[in-house]
Amino acid sequence: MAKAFSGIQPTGQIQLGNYIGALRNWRPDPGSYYCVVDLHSLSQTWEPAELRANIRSTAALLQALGLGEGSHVFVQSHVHEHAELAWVLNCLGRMGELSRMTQFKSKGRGKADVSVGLFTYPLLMASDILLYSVQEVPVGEDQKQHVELTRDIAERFNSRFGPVFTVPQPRIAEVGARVMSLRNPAEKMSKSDPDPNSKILLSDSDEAIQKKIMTAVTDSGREVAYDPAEKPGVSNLLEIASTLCGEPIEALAARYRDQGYGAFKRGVAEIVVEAVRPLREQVKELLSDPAAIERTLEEGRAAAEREARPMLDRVKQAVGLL
Ligand code: AQP
Repeated sequence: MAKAFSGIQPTGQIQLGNYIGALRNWRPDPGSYYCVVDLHSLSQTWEPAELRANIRSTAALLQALGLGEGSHVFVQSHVHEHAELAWVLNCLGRMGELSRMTQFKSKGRGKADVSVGLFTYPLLMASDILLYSVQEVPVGEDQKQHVELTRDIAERFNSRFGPVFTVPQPRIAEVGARVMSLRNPAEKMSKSDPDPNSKILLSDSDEAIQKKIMTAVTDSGREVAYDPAEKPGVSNLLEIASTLCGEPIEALAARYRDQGYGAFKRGVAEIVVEAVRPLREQVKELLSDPAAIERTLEEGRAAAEREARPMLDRVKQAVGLL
């Protein structure tokens, strides 16, 4: 059983792409850590009250997924070793390699006041991962480049200072690793997309989900077929449905091939509604019991600290700070 670490930013309400690309592949194995990476959220503009609420609701979602039993769920800023190791790795990272990060380029594009944090956050992410000596990092496709940077940094560190870090592998699902926006299938679905119709939130009502799927951008023609280059909108809906109901894409496409987009979208909406409803209800119930969330986060913090503290000490020894 591979030990895993992964994180999710409380930058807004969690969207279906986060779930399909990442959360659904997080396994509650002993020794694995799943983190609400709140410090990362500060790399883009934020509202304190919203951030506070999003940290709670994201933690509740991880708990609803059963990740607080077996594996550990915690909040990044509760374990100060993350920020401390990040400074050391900031001094090993290179401007050139960080400039090549596509997330920085796309999130910073067109913005006048891009923060330094947005530029360096992949090194904080490397710290998050490397503190726990994990073999695997289950992520969506958009985070693959950051896990590769983490590998490069770990190898650079180990070759200069001795074998301290485990070099992790990204674990990326074959289907659903990049769920696209419902309004523009050339862009990925994103929490921070200002267009509410571009994304399904895990907190959306059944009616909201149905409406968003029914108005999703599809492609010219009327045949339902899986062809990401020629039919990106339909292919995105097929991927979403297939990952959620477990039926192969080809079988779904064959069922709806000649039924037109209306019937196809109604079928997809039904699958998404059935998948999201139990999560939404569980999160709502958990949020009414803040003490239960606190207990999970406190257990997670204590477990994380037991690994992070000695690892940071090893780093300090290796680089000459201790
Ligand atoms: N559209 C997506 N399809 C598949 N996987 C996705 N992930 C994000 N969007 C998709 C995966 O979700 C995990 C958590 O992501 P994150 O919170 O760390 O930040 P992100 O990748 O930047 O996701 P968002 O939703 O687009 O957030 P904002 O809007 O804040 O930038 C990661 O494993 C990610 O790959």
